[in-house]
Amino acid sequence: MFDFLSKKFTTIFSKLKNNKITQKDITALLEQVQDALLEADVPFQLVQEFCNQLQSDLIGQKIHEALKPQEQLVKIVNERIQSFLSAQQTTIDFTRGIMMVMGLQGAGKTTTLAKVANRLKKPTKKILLASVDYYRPAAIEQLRQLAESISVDFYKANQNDPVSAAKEILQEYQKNKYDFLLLDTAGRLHIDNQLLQELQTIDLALQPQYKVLVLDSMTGQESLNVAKAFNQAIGFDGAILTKMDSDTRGGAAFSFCYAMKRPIFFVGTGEKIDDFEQFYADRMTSRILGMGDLVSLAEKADEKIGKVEQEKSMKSFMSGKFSLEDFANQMNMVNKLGSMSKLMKYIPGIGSLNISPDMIQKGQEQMRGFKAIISSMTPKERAWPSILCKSRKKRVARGAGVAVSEVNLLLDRFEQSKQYAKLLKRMGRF
Ligand SMILES: Nc1nc2c(ncn2[C@@H]2O[C@H](COP(=O)(O)OP(=O)(O)OP(=O)(O)O)[C@@H](O)[C@H]2O)c(=O)[nH]1
Ligand SMILES: [Mg+2]
Repeated sequence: MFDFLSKKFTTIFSKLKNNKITQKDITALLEQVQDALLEADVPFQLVQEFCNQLQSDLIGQKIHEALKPQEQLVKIVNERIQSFLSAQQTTIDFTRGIMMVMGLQGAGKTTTLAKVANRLKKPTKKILLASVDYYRPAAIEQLRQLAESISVDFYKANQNDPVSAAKEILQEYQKNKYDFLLLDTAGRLHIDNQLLQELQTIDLALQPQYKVLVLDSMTGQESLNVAKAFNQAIGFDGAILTKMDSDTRGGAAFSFCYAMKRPIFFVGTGEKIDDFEQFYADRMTSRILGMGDLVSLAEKADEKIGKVEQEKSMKSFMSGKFSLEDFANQMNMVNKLGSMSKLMKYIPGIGSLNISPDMIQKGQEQMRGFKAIISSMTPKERAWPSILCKSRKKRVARGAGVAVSEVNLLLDRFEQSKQYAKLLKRMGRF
């Protein structure tokens, strides 16, 4: 997710020097940011607007004593992106009621509805899943199977025209006193009037509390036109962006938040039921800027790793006393959590430049190598890596069966991670 922009921004920031910032630096930074966003498929007009705002932030910047000039720029870009992404970002409480999803064909509506049902599932809540998609032959069966796989009730209407079926489903929902009705609708290849009219009629008949647009993030710029058409015809409360795990460049998320002034509730990050995350503008910004997302990592870890272990790791990370031992523990946490490709972007310093997705295999080997290196150090060396002189490095490398350059690489990575921690702390992110 946002790998493309994350790499771009990491490169941009790595070029910044720590001297006094000149007008030339600002112009160069703006140009690079503009290029990155255009390449990420953000519409030109939005990029212009963003860069104008960023320019006035950069020119009118207040000098923070605690920040170095380079960090100052990162902070400003960070704040601007975050406010761009959080335009009208409100969390909605899905307490009870009817939710209708809509969107183009193949956007991920049916899968997403099952993911939402799985999220809302509680022993005290009665959920009903139903579909009015009579266009694709297997559409209703697809939802039935998904409902079965997550043990949520499913109702198939006897009527087989979408509007009458919707009314029948509504009766079933009311009669059985369900807390939620999650309604799937048909998609079309392109926006057409018939689809929109049908949705309008269903909307009138059911008056759903929540209307959610499901958008394929791979659609890029076009997704904004789709959003506008649905908004005009039916209106919606917010969106769920799917396929953020694909090699989407993130333009859709960026454009949607800003242009539609509606929240993104969730993002889909894969085909499985659990590949679903709540959208937080601040955490997404961190990921876009290549700074990782430790808060989400910690949350993901909740189920799999003891809280104590996590808190210890987080505390030491932010305390400035972050040792190589902690670094190794952090890598262990990631390993326990599973797929490297999905998780490495959460870790500051590791998720950025040096490991590209096609190097995942190599990255995993590198992590194993790093752990071997750390375990062949003495406790003292782990606590104070600066004592690692040439001969100590040689000994450690020999113990781990690697070249000295690997030891240096680990120390560089570790240093980078520490710098990020300091930066995040100074920026008040923790
Ligand atoms: N990688 C990935 N695939 C997804 C995600 N969400 C949905 N898909 C896949 O996208 C394809 C289409 O998903 P559906 O849920 O059937 O889409 P739909 O909008 O209901 O499609 P129609 O009913 O034909 O309009 C399926 O193969 C899903 O597994 C996601 O977040 N990531
Ligand atoms: Mg469907």
